[in-house]
Amino acid sequence: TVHVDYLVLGLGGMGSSALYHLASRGLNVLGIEQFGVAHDRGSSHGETRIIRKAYFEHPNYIPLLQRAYELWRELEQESGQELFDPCGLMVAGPPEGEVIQGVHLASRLYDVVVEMVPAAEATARFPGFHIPDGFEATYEPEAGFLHVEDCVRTHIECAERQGAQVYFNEKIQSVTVSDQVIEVQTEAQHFTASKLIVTAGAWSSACLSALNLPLEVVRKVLFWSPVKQPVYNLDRGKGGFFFDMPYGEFYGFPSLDGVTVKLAEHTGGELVADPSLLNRELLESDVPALSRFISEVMPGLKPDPVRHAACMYTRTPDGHFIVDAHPQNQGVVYGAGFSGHGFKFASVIGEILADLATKGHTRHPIEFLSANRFEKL
Ligand code: PYC
Repeated sequence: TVHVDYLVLGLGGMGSSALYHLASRGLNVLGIEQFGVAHDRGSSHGETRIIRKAYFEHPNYIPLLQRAYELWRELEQESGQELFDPCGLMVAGPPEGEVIQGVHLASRLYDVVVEMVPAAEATARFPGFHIPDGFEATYEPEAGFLHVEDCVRTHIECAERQGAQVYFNEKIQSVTVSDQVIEVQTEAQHFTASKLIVTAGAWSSACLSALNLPLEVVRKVLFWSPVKQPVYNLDRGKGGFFFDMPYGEFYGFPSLDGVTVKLAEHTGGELVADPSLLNRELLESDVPALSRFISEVMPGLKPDPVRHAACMYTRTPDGHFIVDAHPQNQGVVYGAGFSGHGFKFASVIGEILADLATKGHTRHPIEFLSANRFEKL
C-alpha cells in the first residue's frame, strides 16, 4: 500500500489543474490517470476550447472566469507556453433568445466588453458568415480560445516540476470512502490517502457511485471542415463563433491551419452507457445538422468534414457544474458534470478543489455549484 497526503483521480482538464495547485502549495500529491498525458479518450481534447466572459449560461460564473483568465495567464508565464489566444468571439442569435439575452445580462452586470451588432449590419461586419435575417450579433474582443491539450500537459509538467508524482495508464478498480478511510485500488496498486480529489470526467459516477450523482454522459463529435475561401483564418484576424440556431447551437474556431475550420454542435448528443466503450467512428447521423448549419451560415466552408474526433459531455440536469465535498467524508472533494462548457474554468476549478481539499472552504463563490441543489428535484 502506498500512502499519500493528496490523491487526484483523473488528470484531464480539471485534475491536471488540481494536481498543479496542490503541488504548487508544496504538498505531497499523487495523480492517477487511466490513459496517457493529454489523451483523447475523455473530454479535454480536440485542439481548442472557447474562453469568454459574457457568460450567457449564468452571471454567477463570471467571478470564476475572471480568476480563470488570471490563472491561465500566470501558467503561461510560469511555463513559457502559449495557452490562450485572444482572437475574439462572435455570438449570434435571435435578439430575444436566451443566448443573446444572457450575453447582454452578463455584460451589463459585470462590465464585460461586448459590442452589439444589429441584424442589418451583422453579415457585413463578419465576412464569411451569412447571419440569418433578424439575428443580432455580439462581439466579445477579449474572448478567444485555449489550446486544450497544451493546457493539460502544461499543468502536469509544472506540477511534476514542483514534486507531484503521476501514474499514467493505470485504471482504477475501486474507490472506497467512509468517515474513517479513503482507499483506491488500481490494476497495479493499493493507495490510501488523507485527502482525495475526484476529477474523473465521464467516469465520475463510477468513481463516486455511492453519491448517485445526477449525471448523464453524451457523445459529441467535433468536425474539421475544408475551407473554400480563406475567410476564416486566425492569421487574418478572424475569431471564434457561436450561433443559436432554431435547430441547435453551433460553435467553432478560426482556421488555425488555413485549410480547415473546427466546428461542432453544442446541443444534442446520444447517451453513452459506458464511457470506456464510446463509439469514435463518424456515423451518418452525425453529419446532417452540421452540414445544414454550414450551408446556411458559412458559405466559405465545404459541408462535409475531412476529419473528426469523438468527445463526451457529462451533463447535470440544469447544465451547471457540481463542485463539492463527499457528504460522508469532507476530505473527499470532487468536480463533475461540466456539461460541455467547463474547460475554460479548469485553471480556477483546480485552485478551488485544492482549497476545499486543504482547508474545507474557498474564497471563490461556488455555492451555486453545490450538489445539494438537486435534493430539491
Ligand atoms: O463553453 O463556450 C463554450 C462552449 C461552446 C460550445 C461548447 N462549449
